[in-house]
Amino acid sequence: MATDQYVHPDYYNMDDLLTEEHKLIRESARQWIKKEVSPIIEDYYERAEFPNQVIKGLAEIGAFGPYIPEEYGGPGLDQISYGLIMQELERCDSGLRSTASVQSSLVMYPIWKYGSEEQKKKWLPKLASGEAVGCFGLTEPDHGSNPGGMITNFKDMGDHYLLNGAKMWISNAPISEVAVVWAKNEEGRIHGLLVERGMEGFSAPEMHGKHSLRASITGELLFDNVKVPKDNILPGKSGLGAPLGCLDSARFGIAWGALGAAMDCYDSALRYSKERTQFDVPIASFQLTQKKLAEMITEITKAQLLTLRLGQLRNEGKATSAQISMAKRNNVEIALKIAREARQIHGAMGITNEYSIMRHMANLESVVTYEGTHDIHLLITGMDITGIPAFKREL
Ligand code: TGC
Ligand code: FAD
Repeated sequence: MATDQYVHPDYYNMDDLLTEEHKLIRESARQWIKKEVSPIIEDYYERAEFPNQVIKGLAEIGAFGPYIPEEYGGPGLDQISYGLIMQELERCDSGLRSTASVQSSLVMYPIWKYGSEEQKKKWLPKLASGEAVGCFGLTEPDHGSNPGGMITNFKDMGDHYLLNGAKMWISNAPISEVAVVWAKNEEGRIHGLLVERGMEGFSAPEMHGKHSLRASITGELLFDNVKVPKDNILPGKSGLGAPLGCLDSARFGIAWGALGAAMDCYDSALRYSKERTQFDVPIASFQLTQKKLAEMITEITKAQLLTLRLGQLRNEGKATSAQISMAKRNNVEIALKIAREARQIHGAMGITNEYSIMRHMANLESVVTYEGTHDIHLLITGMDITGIPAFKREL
């Protein structure tokens, strides 16, 4: 395993716009990753396993619910700190970031925003400390981009709810103590339910065979007449806007994260191009290599500006869902392109596990699809600027 030599690119002195606290938070995440995760990540990725031993460290660097207030066990940081932590994690591996962003934005966020006081006190401190892991069940076998069509449902049985249905492609599902599950009531209204490990009729089998995000564990959520206590419904918000509100927070983290993967690919390609010689000169001296590197740093710099501005807007409570969609879509797209170009600069070495490039490239194929596909985010921008939704067609 090669030493992690990562130095983050900062062509426009973006660090001048960060506070000392931001830089400290980022540095502690970076140092922990270099010491504890970089040396093992390739191995876990190859074995398609999540390294459970990093959960405690993730909690210690504040990666679980960075913006959750201290009264509920979180570090109470701002949105830019959240973004910076996600960026460092995905710089190492998208699966590491996935685990943290699901826990933060898709489990802690809905409990914090829509949960009862008892639910917050019961779950948030445990999730912040890593004592419990959670997952978020929205996608179903027949309802991915169109979650509003979901068929998972619950009936009011008087003293409890009876839950039936199935979710798939659920990050962290097999290792979760609690699942935030979105299901329709008898009137067809979507609600969030907290389904706990061990409830009769509930199982979370692992899904196998992924060529992407191999260091993150993915599973199904199966509900066969699960009796869910009435206290486990999230009382604060219902309707499709409730899960979509959580996605805003997660997509924001992904925008920062994907940029981290892009920066790692660029950093590696720049270093390699100065070390590797062909025709007796470093390959960095060829104009075609310089074109690739120059275009990479240009796209990274544009994305850094977009992302930091989005962080400022989110800190002020002003970021719109459509602005978040634009950043998620743009940053994943440029990260994928940069990974492919960086792979070429590394020549044959680029396909090996000596470098992180091919792993990033494969991971980003999940990231471009989950949390809203590339095309769904384009249509969100289209709807925002024209006022006309183009998601649904009559045939
Ligand atoms: P539509 O009629 O447009 O909206 C329904 C209601 O929701 C409101 N809304 C939002 N609210 C908050 N945040 C948002 N981003 C929102 N977008 C819409 C909307 O105002 C409306 O409210 P109301 O009060 O009028 O009812 O809904 P639609 O059925 O037409 O669908 C729109 C569409 C396609 C954009 C949406 O369904 C969508 O985003 N689809 C993509 C699905 C998706 O992203 N799934 C992600 C699953 S989780 C995941 O992938 C985790 S990966 C984890 C990891 O490992 O990192
Ligand atoms: P589909 O919706 O079937 O889309 C297939 C293709 O059709 C795409 O190219 C799409 O852009 C296109 N398409 C669909 N509708 C339209 C339209 N209206 N206009 C134009 N094109 C359209 N989900 C969760 O709930 N929780 C999780 O934790 C989670 N983790 C995941 C982890 C991984 C590794 C992966 C790969 C997925 C995960 N997902 C999770 C699911 C993810 O959110 C869905 O895969 C995603 O929303 C897309 O749904 P789909 O795969 O069913 O694709």
